[in-house]
Parts: sequence; C-alpha cells; structure tokens
Amino acid sequence: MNEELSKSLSDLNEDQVLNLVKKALDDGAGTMDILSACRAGMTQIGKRYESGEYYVSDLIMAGEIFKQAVQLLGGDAQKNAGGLRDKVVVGTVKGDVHDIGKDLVVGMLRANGYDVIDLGVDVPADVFIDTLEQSGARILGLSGLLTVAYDSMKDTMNRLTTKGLRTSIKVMVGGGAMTDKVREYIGADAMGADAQAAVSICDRWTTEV
Ligand code: B12
Repeated sequence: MNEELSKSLSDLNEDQVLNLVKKALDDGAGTMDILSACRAGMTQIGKRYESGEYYVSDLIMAGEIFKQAVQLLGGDAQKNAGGLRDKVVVGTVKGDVHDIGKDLVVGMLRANGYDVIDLGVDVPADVFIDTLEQSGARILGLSGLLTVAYDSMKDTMNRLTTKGLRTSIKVMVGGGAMTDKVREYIGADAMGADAQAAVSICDRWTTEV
C-alpha cells in the first residue's frame, strides 16, 4: 500500500491518493505509517520539480493533496504532519505582502516534517526576533519580492546581531528575484530559489548540528 500511495501522490493523482488513504484506514493501517508514505510522495515531488519535470503549479497541487490526506488522517497525524522535526520561523518581511511563494515554502517544509511558525506578511524585524526567542527556533526563513524587502531583511539581520542571536540562528532568504549577491548584501547564510530549496537548506542545517 505504502508504495502505491507514495506513487499516486507523486503522480498528483488526487482521487487515488484519497481513496488509498481511506482504504488504508479501513484496513487498520497506522496513521503514522500512512503519513510517512505521503511524505515519501512529497519527497519524490520535490525531486521531480528539481529535475524540471514539475512546475510551481504542480507543487501547489501536491501541497493541496497532502493537506487533504492529512485531514483524513486526523488527530495525531495532523499534529505530527509538521511537528516531527526542528522549528522554523518563516514570514514575508516588512513592507511586502506577497505570500504565494512564502506559503509554498511553509507547505513544503511542513510536508517534510518541520514545525513551521508562519508569521504571515509585512512582518517587522522585532516580531521575528521575539518569535525566535520565545519559540527557541534556530532557523529563520525570510521571504520578499519587492526591492524594498531587501532592506527589511537586512534590518532583521542587524537586529539579530544587536540581540546577540546572530551566531545561534541560521537565516535563509528567498522570493522573486533574489540572488546570491543580494543574499550577501543582506548577510544571510543561504538563499533558496524555490520551496524545495528551502527544504534542502533546512535538511542540511539540521543534520550538520
Ligand atoms: C502576484 C503578485 C502580486 C499580488 C500578491 C498576491 C499575494 N497574495 O502574494 C499583489 C497584486 C497583491 C501584488 C502587489 C504588489 N506588487 Co506584485 N507581483 C505579483 C507577481 C505577479 C507574482 C508573484 C508570485 O506570487 N510569484 C509566484 C511565487 C510562487 O514565486 P515566489 O514568490 O518567487 O516564490 C518562490 C521562490 O522565490 C521561493 N521563495 C519565496 N520565498 C522564499 C523564502 C525562502 C526562505 C526561500 C528559501 C525560498 C523562497 O519559493 C517560492 C516557490 O517556488 C510578481 C511578478 C513575478 N513574475 O514575480 C509581481 C511583483 C513581485 N510585484 C511587484 C510590485 C511592484 C507590486 C506592488 C508594489 C504593485 C503596486 N504598485 O501596488 C504591490 C506591492 C504590495 C506590497 N506592499 O507588497 C513587482 C516587484 C518589483 C520590485 N523589484 O520591487 C513584481 C516583480 C512585478 C513587476 N515586474 O513589476 N503583487
């Protein structure tokens, strides 16, 4: 069942995924096993996106199917769908309200087990800092598509330094026309071109520690 479920998710076959999840539940399969088959499907989707076979629209659809599958699983699975791994604080920075890409990043991170605290859009530096301090998260993801967002990102980095948090928090940036030169200007640790890159960066950082 697991392989068939992973494959139908990675093929974006919504009806089949939902039917297989229902059948597995009827047959008494454990919700965590079903969840992990869904995750394996999401990993495949990430690979197919990286290889150019899938587009952003496919990632959006995969995220929607995954969400519905998790809803069918209910209870523990819903809690664990994004809570098995490290905490990541994510938001679109002050002055910017673009959130389509940020939501994709949040969705992919959650589908890969990260416990994401999504602060939404137009987020001031202080809110990022307070959330990091209160949650104990050690990864921050800043999204922004406007040129003015770069200064908000830099401002957030400066606050991290002032608060003495710079060395304990890893920061990734992304959105729209982000480049490595801009990342350097901001002073972030990594930049990601897409939602799958955000997952790869977090995977790298969480296995390094
Ligand atoms: C949709 C859109 C809007 C919508 C936003 C709706 C929403 N809910 O997000 C609305 C209409 C509200 C809007 C408003 C504005 N917009 Co607009 N908008 C766009 C548009 C067409 C698409 C953006 C988008 O969603 N792309 C799809 C997503 C999936 O891509 P993405 O965001 O880049 O995210 C991916 C990656 O970048 C990455 N990623 C994203 N975040 C992160 C974070 C991390 C940590 C990592 C690792 C990766 C990562 O992963 C994502 C998934 O692959 C772009 C043009 C374009 N082609 O990009 C203009 C664009 C971004 N907008 C622009 C402008 C100017 C504006 C306005 C100022 C217009 C105005 N005069 O009012 C306002 C700004 C409002 C504000 N204060 O933010 C300009 C920005 C120019 C600039 N360099 O400053 C653009 C480039 C259009 C243009 N060519 O002029 N906009």
